[in-house]
Amino acid sequence: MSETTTQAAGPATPTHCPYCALQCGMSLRGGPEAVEVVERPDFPVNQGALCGKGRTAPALLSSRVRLTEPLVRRPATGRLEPATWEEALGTVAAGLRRTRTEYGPDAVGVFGGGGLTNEKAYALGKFARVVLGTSQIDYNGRFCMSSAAAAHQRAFGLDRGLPFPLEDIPRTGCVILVGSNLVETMPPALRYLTELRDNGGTLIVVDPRRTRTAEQADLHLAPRPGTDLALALGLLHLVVAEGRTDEDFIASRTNGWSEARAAAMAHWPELVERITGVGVPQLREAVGMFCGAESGMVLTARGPEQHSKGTDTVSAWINLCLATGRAGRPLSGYGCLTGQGNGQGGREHGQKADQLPGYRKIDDPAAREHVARVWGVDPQTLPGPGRSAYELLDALGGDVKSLLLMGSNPVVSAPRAGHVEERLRSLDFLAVADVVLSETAALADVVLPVTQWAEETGTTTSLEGRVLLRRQAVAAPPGVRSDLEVLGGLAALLGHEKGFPADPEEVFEELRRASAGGPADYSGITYRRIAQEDGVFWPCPEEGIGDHPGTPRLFLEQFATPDGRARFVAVAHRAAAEEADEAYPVLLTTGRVVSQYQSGAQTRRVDELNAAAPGPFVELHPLLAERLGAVEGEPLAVVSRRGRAVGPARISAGIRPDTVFMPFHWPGEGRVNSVTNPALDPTSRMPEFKVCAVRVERAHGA
Ligand SMILES: Nc1nc2c(c(=O)[nH]1)N[C@H]1C(S)=C(S)[C@@H](COP(=O)(O)OP(=O)(O)OC[C@H]3O[C@@H](n4cnc5c(=O)[nH]c(N)nc54)[C@H](O)[C@@H]3O)O[C@H]1N2
Ligand SMILES: Nc1nc2c(c(=O)[nH]1)N[C@H]1C(S)=C(S)[C@@H](COP(=O)(O)OP(=O)(O)OC[C@H]3O[C@@H](n4cnc5c(=O)[nH]c(N)nc54)[C@H](O)[C@@H]3O)O[C@H]1N2
Ligand code: SF4
Ligand SMILES: [Mo]
Repeated sequence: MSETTTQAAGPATPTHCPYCALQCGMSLRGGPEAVEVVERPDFPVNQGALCGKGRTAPALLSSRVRLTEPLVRRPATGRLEPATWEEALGTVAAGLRRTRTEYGPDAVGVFGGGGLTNEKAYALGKFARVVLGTSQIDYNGRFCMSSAAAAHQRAFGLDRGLPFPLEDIPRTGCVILVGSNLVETMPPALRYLTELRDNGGTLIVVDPRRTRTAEQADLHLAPRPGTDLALALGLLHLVVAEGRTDEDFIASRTNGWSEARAAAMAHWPELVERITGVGVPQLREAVGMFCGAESGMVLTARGPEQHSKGTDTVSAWINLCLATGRAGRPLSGYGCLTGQGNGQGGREHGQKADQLPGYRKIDDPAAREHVARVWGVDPQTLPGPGRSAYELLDALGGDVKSLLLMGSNPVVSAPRAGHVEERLRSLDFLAVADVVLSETAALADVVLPVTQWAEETGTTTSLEGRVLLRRQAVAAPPGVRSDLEVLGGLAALLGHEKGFPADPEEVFEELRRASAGGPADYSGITYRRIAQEDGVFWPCPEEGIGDHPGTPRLFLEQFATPDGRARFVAVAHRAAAEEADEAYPVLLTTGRVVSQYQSGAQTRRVDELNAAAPGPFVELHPLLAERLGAVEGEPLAVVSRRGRAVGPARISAGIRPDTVFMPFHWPGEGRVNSVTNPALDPTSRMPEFKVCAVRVERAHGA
């Protein structure tokens, strides 16, 4: 097996950002230690615009901050020390094999990431099922958009985050943006909201904080965290009461209205006001705006989704769209703003516990048959569904004894992170493939240094469902290998010489076949096509010689359910897993800031970003600050039943007085996930990152 040594390509290579799901186009020029970002105005989604993270991404290619040799923990010193690839891969293969021999295949776990390309996600899922024979695989996307994905499946029979391209947003009449701080999380996409308003459309933002995004809105609703379900039901109640339903649409395109209607009618506006803290006049104003326009969209992000009732909450927003005929029609619909670079593709090709490539279900006999044939194995040998991400992390050291982790940093990003860290430490064997020594990699027995976005080619599927080619633009430093090479090398050592090629295009060709006929059908997409076009929207089946054009807009004729009708789901409001009480009287919610990405493993290593966002903070209302006697900048401790996190006070009148906010990008004392609640949604298994009960204390000298 060879190191990745491909030479740098021509003067400026068009490619895409390593970070979020917007997958902004950019071009790169120059050599490995001095890569320059060049604007790429021809790519329609961002038209050349980049946020600070995208603009500074090449800083991480420098050998000063990244890993360039494998590390193995030496028994003599207990420390991670440099090793050859042969020794490192041999140690991983031996560690995984030992666990399997002693405890059986399901004692070996695999954890992936929504930042991995389609090829890597596919190879990782295949590696788990075919080489390790384990059912115990899941990934960080479970923490991201899984509630919206589950609600999409229930209502429409298919989960593609946005059923329409972003370019449709400025032409709709009204957008309700629920729990998305897009101005900080996808800055170049702000243009779509600005154009919407320039065209006479209206914007409603639902967020407990007056964020920079909420400042753009015509109407800002600020519900108590964890009450979006009641809010959406209250709006639907008013829609019915005011006679604003679209009866023709309901009759011709949907099922289940009478039950959903009855459930909504139990949520009186006055009751909803009491639960959410949003006044009845504001609820009425929102209904007037949404129903007064000819068309409308509801877009959700993590705010309403990361809850133990995230799936039902999204269902309630979808019900609102269906009842008003704002779905399955041009310029109308419900969409979820997916988060990670390959958050969409990463959930389609088999790194999810219950899934096979092409968004197939692992317990569907026909799906098993099809994929087993592509993989050249007996369908009987494929394991069944495994555990969800938090449940898997919680089982480490219990019946899961060894873990291979690729593309996530759960020590910082998992809920109840203190417990998760302890579980990781209790493993017999941990192997981590990463580009930097993340907080999780630092706990590993073996760390495998891998190539990065600009050093390798692969495909990602953006939040629009657009499959893109992210091209290699520079040579990788000697000493690192790609994730595909790592999986191929391990497979060979574990007795599978074939089936795990290092060439991404070869993997994609197999993925095409594995996805053919599935819900996320990529069989009509080739590297050649997406190199020439601005990406292709799935589903794109292979149709002989006349290429299928791809599907930018879904559901215009019918939904993807067996009878073609969308399904209402009758849902009722319920409380958060943990409500404020005397001992923990304040609600904590969490999220992001513009200059840091996720666990911060990458962006905390970029000087410019660190200068802009050096550490966490506790955002709180002046009234709460006054009650605590706290002043701007003084350290505050946020304490829950699970742990505590400290950060300087940031006093703002834009947040609800009953709520504090902390971003989650930092480890150590400022790690807010020490505090968060791992209560899971029963359907999506999403943890409750966005609400738990805390007390806030002044932390002098802490
Ligand atoms: N700068 C930056 N950009 C990113 C990322 C990053 O880490 N940093 N990560 C990417 C990824 S993976 C993702 S998933 C996306 C996430 O993108 P967003 O969902 O926009 O990000 P968050 O900040 O997690 O949450 C959005 C908003 O939800 C609000 N919120 C909190 N609780 C509630 C609630 O109960 N109800 C409602 N309605 N709102 C609530 C918060 O106040 C916050 O403003 O961003 C992507 N882009
Ligand atoms: N409190 C709170 N916690 C949250 C959230 C929240 O809103 N609040 N949001 C949740 C959400 S939406 C998400 S998506 C998760 C994300 O949280 P994480 O899963 O921790 O995401 P990242 O920090 O992006 O971790 C990716 C890791 O993989 C490495 N990496 C990057 N590219 C590659 C690659 O190609 N190959 C390999 N092998 N490694 C690579 C990076 O260096 C980094 O160490 O956090 C969740 N946690
Ligand atoms: S918005 Fe997202 S994709 Fe675009 S440059 Fe920023 S991080 Fe990269
Ligand atoms: Mo995410």
